[in-house]
Amino acid sequence: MESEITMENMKNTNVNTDKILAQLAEAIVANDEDAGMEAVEQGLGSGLNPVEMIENGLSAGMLEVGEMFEDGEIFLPQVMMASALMDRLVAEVQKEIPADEKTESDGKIVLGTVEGDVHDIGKNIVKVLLQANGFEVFDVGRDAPLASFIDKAKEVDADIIASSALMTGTMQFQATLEQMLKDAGLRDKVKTMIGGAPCTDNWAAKIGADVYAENASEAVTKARELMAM
Ligand code: HCB
Repeated sequence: MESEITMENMKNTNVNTDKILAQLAEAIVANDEDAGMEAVEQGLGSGLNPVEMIENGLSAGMLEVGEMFEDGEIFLPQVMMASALMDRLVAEVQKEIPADEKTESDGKIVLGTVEGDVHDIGKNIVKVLLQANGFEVFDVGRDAPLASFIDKAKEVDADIIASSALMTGTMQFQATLEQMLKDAGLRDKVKTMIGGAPCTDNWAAKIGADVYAENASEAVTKARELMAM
């Protein structure tokens, strides 16, 4: 059994974990780059699990930003600034996630955010963790035409297609993708994973996707399960 680089098995040694995670989240909410960089340095410097810093620190801040947007407390430009800061801080933390040194790929995954949807922060985090865990990831980007998932899967002989959708309107395209795979005669050859905030296990079952992953750590675990099927 291979060990995974996830939140669960990269143990924290830091007693200030909760404090630093809260500082990371607050920096995103306050759009405070200096405070964010300081919390990143403190966290990494004291051995905090970088995956947890992303999932439970920075992402938690992004979720709070979403709630503030929903409640009308902030507007789109502030959400855009928070996401730009999120990208920069994730890039800093990501440097400390150990690269997979195996030469053989554990599986080929085509990953993208479905067409009509520009949200790619979560998709990019999923990409980082899949790569760190030995998967070869072919990123078709955001607002990606559904045909691009299929073309790339054919081109690289993919094992898994993983799609992300953040809006109730664009989740429908995950269902369309399932149908397109069937029409192309590919559904038996490739496994499918779905994710993104509005998705659920029920949605996966309803549209016939193989699995739903709630976060990037789970995406790694589920990808391994799919490879073993
Ligand atoms: Co955006 N937006 N947004 N947004 N946005 C949401 C998604 C809303 C829920 C906010 C709200 O109203 N409450 C909402 C959607 C409502 C709905 O459909 N029910 C919304 C809206 C409406 C819009 C616009 C239409 C706003 C407008 O223009 N009026 C517009 C959409 C344009 C478009 O796509 N065509 C828009 C734009 C933006 C930006 C550009 C300002 C920015 C995106 C920047 C970017 O991604 N580069 C943005 C953001 C940041 C958000 C919120 C605040 C945060 C999303 C996020 O990054 N979360 C979001 C609120 C929310 O989701 N609660 C809001 C953090 C990441 C880490 O979580 O869930 O994406 P995640 O990913 C997780 C997890 O789901 C899983 O792993 C990740 C890591 O743990 N995962 C997968 C993700 N993908 C996976 C794929 C897999 O196969 C497996 C696992």
